[in-house]
Amino acid sequence: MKCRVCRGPAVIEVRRHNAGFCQGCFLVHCRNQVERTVKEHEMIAPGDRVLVAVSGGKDSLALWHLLLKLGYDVNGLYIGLGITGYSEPSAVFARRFASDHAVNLVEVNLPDDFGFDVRSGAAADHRAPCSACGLSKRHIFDRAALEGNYDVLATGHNLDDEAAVLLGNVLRWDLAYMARQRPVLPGGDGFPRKVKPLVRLGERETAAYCVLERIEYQVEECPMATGNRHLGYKDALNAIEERSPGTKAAFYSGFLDRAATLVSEAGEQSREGLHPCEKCGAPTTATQICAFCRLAERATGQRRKRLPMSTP
Ligand code: Q46
Ligand code: ZN
Repeated sequence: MKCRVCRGPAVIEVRRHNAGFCQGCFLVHCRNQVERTVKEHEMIAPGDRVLVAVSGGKDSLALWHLLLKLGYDVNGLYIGLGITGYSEPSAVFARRFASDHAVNLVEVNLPDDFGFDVRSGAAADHRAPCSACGLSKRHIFDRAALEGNYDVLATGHNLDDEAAVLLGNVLRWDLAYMARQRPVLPGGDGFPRKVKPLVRLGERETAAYCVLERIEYQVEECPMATGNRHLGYKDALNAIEERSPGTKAAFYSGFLDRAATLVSEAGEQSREGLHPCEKCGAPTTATQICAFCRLAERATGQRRKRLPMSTP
């Protein structure tokens, strides 16, 4: 197979584009896809300070690298979730990337800074581990971005992730969750602006990008992912994609083109009735304290005055 751009030997095939790319042209293709997404959705303005949510995996490290290559001012935030055998090695990849590229990595550690880990938090709050984990990550990322005076919080959700989440939301016709899938969520009301610049790249592409750019990343899956229903949606979409390449991208881009604005009202309604959590100040619809503070209280069995954290 030949590179679609320069006709040299291809090193990767991207079936949904029905195209192969050589190493150099593939890296340019990835940069172009991200640059186009950022510009089209007005994700990052010149001079904005960006905080990227870093897990140590391929997507977040590829995102950090791509945004740096595009000339943005980007720091990383890693959250240690206290998952035995997984969190610490993941942190090593995040730290290595930061030192190799001379960029700043902020670290927050759930057990050290908040007194619980994902497993104990989930058990205490009667949630699935991924639910406690997602709630904690969203809370900490939002707060770190606001307290650190960042203009934008970027996450490494890729096309496969977004298509799988969209399938789940469509199966339940959950309009408010669909609204949250827009690639840019405006800031305000106690939330930072949130962007997903990788929505035009599939996970095979972010993995290949890391390999070709020699970015080492955590290859192991989180041990708590087993049974996560998004994995089932991913498998279903992969089976469809195998028969009809391009369906996944058409499904997600069709949502952006034809449905995202229709559901945006549901997203705005979900922000109505928000008021500051009595404990941490984060926006919540709960009567007194937010879901994260409740989880933290249940997990630690104690009432803290104010949850600790500071971001440079
Ligand atoms: S880290 Fe957390 Fe994922 Fe592990 S516990 Fe689930 S949500 S699977 S991205
Ligand atoms: Zn709170």
